This record gives sequence, structure tokens and C-alpha cells, in this order.
Amino acid sequence: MRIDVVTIFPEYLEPLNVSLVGKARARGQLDVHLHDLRQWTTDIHRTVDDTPYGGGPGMVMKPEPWGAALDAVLAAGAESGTVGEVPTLVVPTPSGRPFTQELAQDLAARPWLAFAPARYEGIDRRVIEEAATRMPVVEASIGDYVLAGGEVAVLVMVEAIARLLPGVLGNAESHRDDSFAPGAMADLLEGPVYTKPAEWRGREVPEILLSGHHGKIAQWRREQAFARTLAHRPDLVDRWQREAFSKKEREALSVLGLAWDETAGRFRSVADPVEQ
Ligand code: JAH
Repeated sequence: MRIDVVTIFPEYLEPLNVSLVGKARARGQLDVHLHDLRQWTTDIHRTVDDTPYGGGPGMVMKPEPWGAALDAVLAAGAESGTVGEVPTLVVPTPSGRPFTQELAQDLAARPWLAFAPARYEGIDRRVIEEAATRMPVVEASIGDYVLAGGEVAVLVMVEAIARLLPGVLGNAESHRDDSFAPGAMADLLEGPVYTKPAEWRGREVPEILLSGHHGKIAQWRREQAFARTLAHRPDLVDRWQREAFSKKEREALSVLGLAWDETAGRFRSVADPVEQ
């Protein structure tokens, strides 16, 4: 996969040289190109921002440097192996669609991504609209908070995507049990994990994990995942469908006080008052 990043702070993306992503680059599984947006400015001050039309606080990123930068990325990529391809442009923004494991999987299947992290109040809207006439554009948010700029969100997204690329993680099965992995872990948080020693500071590893009963261990892990999801993410519980659970699993849900509410079409805590 090729990844281009255009930013006014290329040094902010130094972590892409480290650990899993750095190793994927060293192995040639990931081809990352960082670009300083200011190389496409034409004034002596290398200006990338201006005041917002209509007034209001803060500054907006000017369209001209971004337009020239995206032209250059399209042209450079077309010369190097990505012949006939266009990148998917990913713009981190709190007003984007949620960046989920599903979106990470979708993006991991594409050969070429270009990231456009903004600073200030964002990029002039016309840049996004014009880019969308030339390439797929995804505006994505990594969570409901505002950063000082999109660079950290790029680090998050690139790491989530890179670990899904073939051969980047050692074990091909290791994605399957991830929280949110489409399939058995959709809308589910992973439960606790343990390693040696079997007793530490008087605390023992749950006996079932030492038993060697793989079927019972899998069932216990599922029950732990249910409990953790109920405790931390009741919004995910609202998405669960009765048919997604076996009879044994529904028994485990009832132990947690969850019962299927046919009228509401969701699992409900038996302790919760019924809405009228
Ligand atoms: C802030 C440009 N969803 C996280 C996120 C992503 C981007 C930004 N903030 C939060 C951001 C300022 C300027 C992008």
C-alpha cells in the first residue's frame, strides 16, 4: 500500500518510523511519503491560512496550496507503480463519519491512500469538493473531541490500517478476536487477558484459563466480553440482535440481567424501567 500525507508539520508524523508501522515500511509492505504543505505556497511568508469568510474566530486553510499539493500527489503516485490508480483522500475532521474497525478494513483493502490533516478551523470547503470530482474522499473522525489538528488522527488511522495489511501482524488469526472485528466480535469489547505467573501479589489467574478445556475457555471469554460491553458500552448492547447469540450465550446474557425485549427490538436490563 502507498500512503501520502500532506501536512504543515511533517515532523509530527515521525512515529510512523517506529514499531509496527516503521517495520512494515522497512519490509516494503507500506510505502509512506510525507509532504510539507508549505512547499506549495508561493508568497514569501509561506502562508497557508486566512480569515474566515462570514466572520468568526480562528483561521481557515487557504485552497491554493492544498490544490497544488493534491495535484502533485496525484501526479507523483501515478509515476510510481500506482499507474491508472487514484488515491482515496482521507480527511480527519471531528465532523466526519466515525472511523471504525469496519472503515479501517475498507481502507486497508485500497492500494493508495492520501491523508490531508488540517490545522486551525479546517480546510476551505472547495478543496474537498474539487478533490471529490477526481478521487474518492472520506472525511473521518476518530472520536467526539477536538484536537489542535488532524496529524494525531492520521497516526491513529494509519496504525489501525497498517496492522490489517497482509503479513504486517505475525499471526493471520490475530485480527479475528479484536474488539469490533466484524463477525463474532462485532459490537463487542474484548474481555480481560492474563499471562504468567499464575499467581501474582496474591491474585490468581481465573482457573478456567488453566484448564485446557478450549470450548469452555471460549465460552468464558465470550461471557467476559458481554459483561465488559454492558459495563462500558451500553450503546453497543443496543445494537445486539437476538439471533446473533446461541441459546447458551442468551443464558449468559440473562445472568447479566439482560433480556430480549421484543417490543423494543433490543436487549434490556431487567432492572431498567420499561418506557411507556
Ligand atoms: C482539529 C483540523 N476526531 C478527532 C479529530 C480529528 C481532527 C481534528 N480534531 C479532532 C481537527 C482541528 C483542525 C482537524
